[in-house]
Amino acid sequence: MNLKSRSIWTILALVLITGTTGAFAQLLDPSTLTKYIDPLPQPPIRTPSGREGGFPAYDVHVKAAKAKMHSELDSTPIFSFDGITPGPTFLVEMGQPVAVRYYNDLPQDHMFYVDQDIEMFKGQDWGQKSRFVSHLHGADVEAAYDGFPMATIDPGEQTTYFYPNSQPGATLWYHDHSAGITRLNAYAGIAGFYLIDDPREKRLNLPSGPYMLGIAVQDRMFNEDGSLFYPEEWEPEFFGDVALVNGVVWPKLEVEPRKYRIRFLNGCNDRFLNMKLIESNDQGIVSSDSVPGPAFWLVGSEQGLLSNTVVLNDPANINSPRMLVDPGDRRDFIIDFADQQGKYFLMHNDARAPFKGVGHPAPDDLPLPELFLVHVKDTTVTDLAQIPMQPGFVETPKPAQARETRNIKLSEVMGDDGPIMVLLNDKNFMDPISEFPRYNTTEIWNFVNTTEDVHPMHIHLVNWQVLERRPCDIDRYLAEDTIVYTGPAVAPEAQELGRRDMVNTWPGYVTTVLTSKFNRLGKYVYHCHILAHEENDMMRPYEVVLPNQGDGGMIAGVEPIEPLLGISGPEPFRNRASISYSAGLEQHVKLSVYNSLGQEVKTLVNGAVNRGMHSAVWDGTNTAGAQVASGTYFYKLETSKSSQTVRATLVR
Ligand SMILES: [Cu+2]
Repeated sequence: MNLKSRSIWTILALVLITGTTGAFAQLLDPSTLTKYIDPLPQPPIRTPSGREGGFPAYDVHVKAAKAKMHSELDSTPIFSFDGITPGPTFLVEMGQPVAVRYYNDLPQDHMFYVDQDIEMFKGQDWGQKSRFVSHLHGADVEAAYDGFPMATIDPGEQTTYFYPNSQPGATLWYHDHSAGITRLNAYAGIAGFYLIDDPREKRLNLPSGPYMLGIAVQDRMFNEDGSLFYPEEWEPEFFGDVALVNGVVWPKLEVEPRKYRIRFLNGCNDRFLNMKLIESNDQGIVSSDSVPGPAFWLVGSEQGLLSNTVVLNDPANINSPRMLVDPGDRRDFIIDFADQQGKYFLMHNDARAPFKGVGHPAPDDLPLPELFLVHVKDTTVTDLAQIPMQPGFVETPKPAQARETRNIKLSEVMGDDGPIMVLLNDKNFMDPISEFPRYNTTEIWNFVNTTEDVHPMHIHLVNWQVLERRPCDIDRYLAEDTIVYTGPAVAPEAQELGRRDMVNTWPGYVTTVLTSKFNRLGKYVYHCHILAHEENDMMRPYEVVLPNQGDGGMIAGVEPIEPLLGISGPEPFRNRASISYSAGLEQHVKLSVYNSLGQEVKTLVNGAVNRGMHSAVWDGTNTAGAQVASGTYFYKLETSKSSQTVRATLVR
């Protein structure tokens, strides 16, 4: 996947070496920037700006701004959530639905040149327009709120999404997903953390508060005037020569000699990261004997806590693997800096670009070994946080229960000068839907990677567990569409276990995953998370349909929306409780109040409701009209497909 991109690197190298003026002459030489002089900041936590339909509501303005990314660099024009990149972090409670009002306040024309020659633009008149649609990566949300790539809003438009946050605690991120310009919008800065706080984590005594850090690494290339460089013509991959960490170039992280929990995001468009801490001097220079830094205790995947903590970069074990994070992926891990007072550690990356696998000897087009520097303060602290060895619970996969097995072919369409397109099942994004998972069933997906690169596949709505990888005869598969294995299956690595929404598909292998239940109806997408691939044209829609439907789509007029339930009045309440719920289509709902013994106290709604927001009132009485006692009660919203419960407290 590097033939075409290498041609541009040759040009860039020549320009840098000869100093020739021309189209690329204004590129910044990254070695002119002093590393590790700016602190590594934390994005601020978002606060709700009000309520909508009974839920906390957040206003998110997508807009152009300027960011100071390095003290020796002029300010950088960005596209952003609320004027900063990464955008403010959502920190929401599991089980508490929220409304997010997205405003596209971007200028009409994009800050980057939009290449309209790619497949995604065929038949469209989008031009250079700064379209936007938000996707909450890894979230279990209704299709209408998932950010389908064609559901973009233009500058000046606004849209409201509801996120139920009904899944276990997780490290998610929100970013743009616009058809044809996702890579440009993400690169321009439209990305941020979205953390779901799981109350069950409290018992684990994980590092928290100032000792829980969000860290997003993104590679970038700059022009000398401080602006970001991105190629005008679509490239199969584009790698930056500068590490941007939480929006700052090669920053320094000051820590105390104690444990930290890190919610990590590889926010690079196309670059893999394979990371380790190595002891260094205060300039980040590593001595020849390369002393390893403290271990990474991996406690969670992108979809929540693991059954067993995985030790990576164990300094006592030379064979201990590094932490591999594919583009778009997240990790939840703990580093203990105890007894490291005064030391410096370099966060080092050795993943080659393009990435063909750990240890693969392919050439590295543009290495980015240095990410950021850590300095451990020379202080003494009391640290009561713990590293749990069994932090969570992940169900054992049950592949026998899968309703369907699908083979997904990953292939390149070659041009004269390298790949001109990467496809899934030889189809373009706009081709008719071919995958119709049935509602409430699980499936096995076999990704057959016929290319020479690792592709990080991502699916919306559901998560999956990696079952195995197995080498197969690619030539035969391409010729006959038959999988013939050429070796034994390889079990997933320890750091790949758990609930995932990403998987690295190895070249020449069939990578097999088992999905969770497709728990909502409607159209979603799956795609490679190398954003350049996703855009041309390594993304496909799929549609979850009712079990009795054939392949061919939804019954006309049926829109897939599950109601959302929330409390809109005071909580706890004295006399009168206000309850809100939304319905996405006309459907029958039942809203009842239950006591803590599970007995139904009163039915508030039982009938057909229209699409939209609704409210109900409970006056604290039972069916007989008598006042009930103080205590805990539950509102339960049921449809034919789902039920949702919210807890409330009555105080007399
Ligand atoms: Cu790819």
